[in-house]
Amino acid sequence: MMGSVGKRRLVPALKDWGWCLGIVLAAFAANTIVAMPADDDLREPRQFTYGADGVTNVTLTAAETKVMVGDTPYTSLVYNGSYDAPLIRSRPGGTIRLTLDNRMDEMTNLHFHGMQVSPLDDGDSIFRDTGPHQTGQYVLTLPPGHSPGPYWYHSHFHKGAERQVSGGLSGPILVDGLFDQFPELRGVRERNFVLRNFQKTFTGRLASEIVTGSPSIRTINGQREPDIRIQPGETQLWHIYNVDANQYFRMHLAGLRVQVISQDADTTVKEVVTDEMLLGPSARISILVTGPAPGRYPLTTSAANTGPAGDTYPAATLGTLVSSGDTVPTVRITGAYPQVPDLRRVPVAAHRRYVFQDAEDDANTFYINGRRFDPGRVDTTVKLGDVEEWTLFNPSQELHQFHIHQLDFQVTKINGKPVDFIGYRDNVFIPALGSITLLVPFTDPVILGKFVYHCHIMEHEDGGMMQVVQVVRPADYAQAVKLEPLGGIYGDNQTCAYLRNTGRDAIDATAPAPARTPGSPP
Ligand SMILES: [Cu+2]
Repeated sequence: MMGSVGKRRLVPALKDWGWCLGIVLAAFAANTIVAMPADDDLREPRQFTYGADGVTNVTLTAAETKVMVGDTPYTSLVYNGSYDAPLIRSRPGGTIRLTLDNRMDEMTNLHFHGMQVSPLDDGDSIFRDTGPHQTGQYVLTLPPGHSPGPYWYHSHFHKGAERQVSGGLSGPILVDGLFDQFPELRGVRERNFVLRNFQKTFTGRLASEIVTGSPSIRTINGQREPDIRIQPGETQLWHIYNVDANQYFRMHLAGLRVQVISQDADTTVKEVVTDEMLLGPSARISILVTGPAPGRYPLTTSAANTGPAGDTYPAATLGTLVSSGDTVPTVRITGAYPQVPDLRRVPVAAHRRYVFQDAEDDANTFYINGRRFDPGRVDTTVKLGDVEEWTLFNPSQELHQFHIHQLDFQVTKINGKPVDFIGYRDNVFIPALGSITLLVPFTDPVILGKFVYHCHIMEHEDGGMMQVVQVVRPADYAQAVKLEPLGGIYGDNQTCAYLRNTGRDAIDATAPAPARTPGSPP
């Protein structure tokens, strides 16, 4: 639930008038947004890319900054001085070396959503934070079999993630390689669409939260209602990223049908054509768009609500597809789709049940199996090499958005009904009063370590709907389970000596990295 002032929210609000004012004014201002002139043509995000050695060097400077959204000045927490965060480009087998320069007066950290990289040491660990006016270092080594497509980075700082991401502390990552999977697409125009939801407060400063149900400004690459140019018949490849904290986008392109070739940077195993693109918080898709007859075609997001106890998002126009010029030949996929194992054919090592539940008496408290997040406790221990079946139940009157770090899963059932296999995912919503069944492959040795699964509606994540999983070598399983209440075998920061004798040595740097085949044992 969002947009309502829950019990816990009201108490600090009474102690802190500035904070209280922020919410009231956000609600007020949300209804007084003045029309702004539209931006021009859609621009590509600025980007950090890699050299011949495959290394992408990145510095993200997080600071309170006055930025422009459309023609509206706004003071927020953003990276590198812009509401439109830079794109980080990499490739399978590449390396991202990143410095997080925190010039804010508050803690922050980073998560690299969806990436199949190590959670250990200076990798993708959300258990490491960077203090105010400190720097943090991250080195991500992408296996040669890393799946290509759109990913994203964002603050995962517990209890501050919703606010920091809403303010702008999130941005896109693109892993090249889709053209290797579909060589016939080489030469088509590739574009990035980074979606955000902006709500201006009366003070012109970062709001504590978005007031759902009230008008807000949806931007693409920081632009408001840009024109997206195409020629009739032209094929373009669009990577669409939802980097907002809580927002659901239910997108339509004036009834035109598009081909989805990747969901959450997992290439589809067959042709998927649709006229609706639903992107929950954290979701990404890659689509092929064909230029229609000359004319203007609105790209819209329809009204959406997440259930009786949930949030309501009004419809909005995101931009306009402008088709003009000479008709050019359409490019189609003619070759085979890359295949990944259908995990329904793989033996299941364990069955687990997780209940994602709202607290009955507090709008800001959320549970998984009756417990709130505790970074010092491990909730689930898994043996490396196992494929597990997880059934996620949602007894709440609003949906929840499941995500697990470090790996992808296969959705097999929604509300108990089998679903078609079109490829893996890294997030999926659990319907209100419903369930989702997943097959989760803990098979890639790169995931050894400790990471989290959670609801990706960040208000819920900050409210406790998150748990810790440790993936260990089978020989360490009994010991790891014993250590669950103490934070597991990987310790606080995942760099302890014990770890080096249990996890990291399983990754043989001289051996060829494993292909991304979750069905095969490591
Ligand atoms: Cu949730």
